[in-house]
Amino acid sequence: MFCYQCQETAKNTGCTVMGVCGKTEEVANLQDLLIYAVKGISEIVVKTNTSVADIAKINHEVIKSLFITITNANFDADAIEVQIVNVLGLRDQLAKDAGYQGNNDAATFTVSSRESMLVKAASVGVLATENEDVRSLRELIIYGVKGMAAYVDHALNLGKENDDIYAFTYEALAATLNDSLSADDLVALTLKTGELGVSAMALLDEANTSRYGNPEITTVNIGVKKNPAILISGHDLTDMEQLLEQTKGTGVDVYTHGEMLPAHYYPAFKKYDNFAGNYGNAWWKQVTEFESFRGPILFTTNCIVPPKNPEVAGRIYTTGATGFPGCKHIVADESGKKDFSEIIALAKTLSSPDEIETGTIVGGFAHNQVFALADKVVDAVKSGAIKKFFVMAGCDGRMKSRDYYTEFADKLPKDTVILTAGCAKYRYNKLELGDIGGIPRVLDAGQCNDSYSLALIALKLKEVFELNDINELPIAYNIAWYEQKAVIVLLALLHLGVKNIHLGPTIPGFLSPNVVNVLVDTFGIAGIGSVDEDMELFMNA
Ligand code: SF4
Ligand code: SF3
Repeated sequence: MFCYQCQETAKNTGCTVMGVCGKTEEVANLQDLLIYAVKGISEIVVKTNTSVADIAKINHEVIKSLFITITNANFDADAIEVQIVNVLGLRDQLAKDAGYQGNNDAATFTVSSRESMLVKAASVGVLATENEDVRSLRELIIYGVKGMAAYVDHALNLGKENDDIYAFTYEALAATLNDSLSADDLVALTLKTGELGVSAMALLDEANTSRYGNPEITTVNIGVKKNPAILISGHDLTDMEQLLEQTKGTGVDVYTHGEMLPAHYYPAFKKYDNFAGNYGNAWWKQVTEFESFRGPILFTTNCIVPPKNPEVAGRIYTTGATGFPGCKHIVADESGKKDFSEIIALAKTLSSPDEIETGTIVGGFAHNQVFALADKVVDAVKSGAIKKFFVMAGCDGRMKSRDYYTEFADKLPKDTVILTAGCAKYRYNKLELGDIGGIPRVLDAGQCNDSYSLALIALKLKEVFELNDINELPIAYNIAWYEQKAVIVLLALLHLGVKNIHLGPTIPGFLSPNVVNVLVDTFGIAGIGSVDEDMELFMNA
């Protein structure tokens, strides 16, 4: 196996025996083959000029396949094998229907068993591209497209789609098979990935807010109540809605975990009396926090940490693109409905959660809410009460070096405000950082995809202050990344013209030295240093 798609990749160069994430060699190889099959579909779509409007089922399965391969989403070899068979069936039917005459291997290879899949996978993974820079750019595009697919999948669950995004997904994946493209062509495609990333986040924002209302300032309880309860993790709001509907009046409470915290900010979910609060912290702390939660846990997306304790594993359920061997997977029916009754029944037999924290946190500062406060924010900037904003969105992770973000947030001057989104927030959202004239010093817009809100807020400020360039604003970007959704957020920011983004805790292992140089020279991308040095750098920039 060879995988270097996430921030925790072994030695920052690549996992080669077993993923640091817990992904086995078999799962890694099957994921490589699934991606290769999806590239084959893309090749056929592009070469035959197939209209994406005519292949809805294929669009959806391609998006799902990409999502399955995101870090910490699916560890279930059997489920991935089923998806490979499914996708190859769709590929072959498409080739026939569209009259594909080409002979690209990705579009034509056949496999007949798990064994033959694994043999094939060995020659089609990341290292199949020999040139280090071409490999780096191809993978950068693929990871961006994977992140985008996750957001598109959530929007699709809410009935919203965008054909331009599907068409680009095929274009981008087919391009990664094309040996005649130059490095410059691939750089251009990387930026286009960012452009479509903005579209994907806008689509999801529209899907979420049109169904659940605009996020608003909300105080979320982080302690526990006395009832038995279910913990829901991940990013999918339709799963959230269905779980709240089905637990209503059952005496079973629902708590959010990790990236589901922002569900509390949506008006539509506030009517549920059993929507009890948020339990725990960022994904990697689940190893201990799931033990003390006591009740069942539902994963709607990444990030799963392979459970070692069989008692905990017996309480974990997966749905959507996620999967873990031995954990029950809940499938939607044709209309998208899911039956969570087994989880609810299990919850009733288990104890209520052990309290691990008490108090509250405040969030809900997505674009609409911040625009409602615009006058106050603008006055604070004009009066000098707010000197600078720090966008500290992105992911959290296990590495000790991420303590940097807690220390950085803590040491920021009191006249600065942090704009955040994604699970990166757990590094500082429970610090007592106070407020500036009633504006909290940590403004949480929501999930990683709600980084879109942070971009809208920046564009709004640019307009209010009548600036020509987004980079003239008093906003610094100190972003933490872990998996591929952060890659698409980064590419989206680059597309919007944001310069001098600091990225940490490490520069992605999949970026070759030459590609890093391009990013440094063109966009001023930088890594992180010590907190004190970086603070001085940012405050004097
Ligand atoms: Fe390694 Fe990350 Fe790939 Fe897992 S997802 S195998 S930790 S690079
Ligand atoms: Fe976190 Fe996995 Fe990326 Fe949506 S839950 S941000 S890491």
